[in-house]
Amino acid sequence: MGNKQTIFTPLQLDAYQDCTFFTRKEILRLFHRYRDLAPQLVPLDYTNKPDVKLPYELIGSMPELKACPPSGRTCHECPSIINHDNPFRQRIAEVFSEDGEGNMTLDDFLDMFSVLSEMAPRDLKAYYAFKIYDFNNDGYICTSDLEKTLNKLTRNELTEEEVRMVCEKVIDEADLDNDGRLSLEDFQHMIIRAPDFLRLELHPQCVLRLTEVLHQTAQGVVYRTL
Ligand SMILES: [Ca+2]
Ligand SMILES: [Ca+2]
Repeated sequence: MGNKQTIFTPLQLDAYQDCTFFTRKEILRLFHRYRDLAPQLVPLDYTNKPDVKLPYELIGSMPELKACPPSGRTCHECPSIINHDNPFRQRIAEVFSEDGEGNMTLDDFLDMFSVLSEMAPRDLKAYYAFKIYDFNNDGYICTSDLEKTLNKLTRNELTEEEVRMVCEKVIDEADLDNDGRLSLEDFQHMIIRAPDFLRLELHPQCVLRLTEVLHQTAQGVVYRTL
C-alpha cells in the first residue's frame, strides 16, 4: 500500500464519498490541500480521527474563498467590481464550521467544498445560501440580515436610505406569507424566479451577482429576475 492508501481506512473513504459529491481521488486531493495549510497540525494518518481544527485565518486564505473572482478568472456578471476580497468568505466559513466561528475540521472543510462544487444540487446550495445570509442564525432572513448582506456586498457604498429601500423591495417581492421576513421557502421561491441567481451567487467568487441586482434595484431600475 502506498502513502495515499493509509491516510484513511477504506470505510472512511466510503463514508466521505457518501457524504460529499466527490470521488475518492478528489477527497484525497482536498485532504492534501487541507493539510498543506498547516502540515505541522494535520497528521498524514486520519484512521484514528484526530481531533484537528484549522483556524479560520488559514481557511480564509484559500483562493476559492479569498478573491472575487480568483486570479486568472474573470467574472462576467460583475465586470465593474472585480479582483477584491470576497466579502463573504468569513461568513461562508462560519456557516460550514461546526464551531460556528470559521475554524474547520477536515469534515467541515470537505462539506464546504462539496456544497460549493458544481455537483451539489440546487436545493442544497439554496439551503446554505440562506444560512449564509441569516447572520443572526434565527432561521429567517429579516431586514437586519439583508442590511448586513447589502452593506457587505456594496462595501457601504449605499446611503442608509438606499439600503432601506432595497431591503424593503427585496422583502416586498419575496415575502410570500407577508410576515415581513424571508423564510427558507420564500427564499427558494425567489431563487426559482431567478434561474442564474443561485449558481452564480453561491459560488464565492461570483457572490457579487447579488450586488449587481441590488444595485440596480437601488437605482430604481426594475430588475425582473429578483
Ligand atoms: Ca435572521
Ligand atoms: Ca415570509
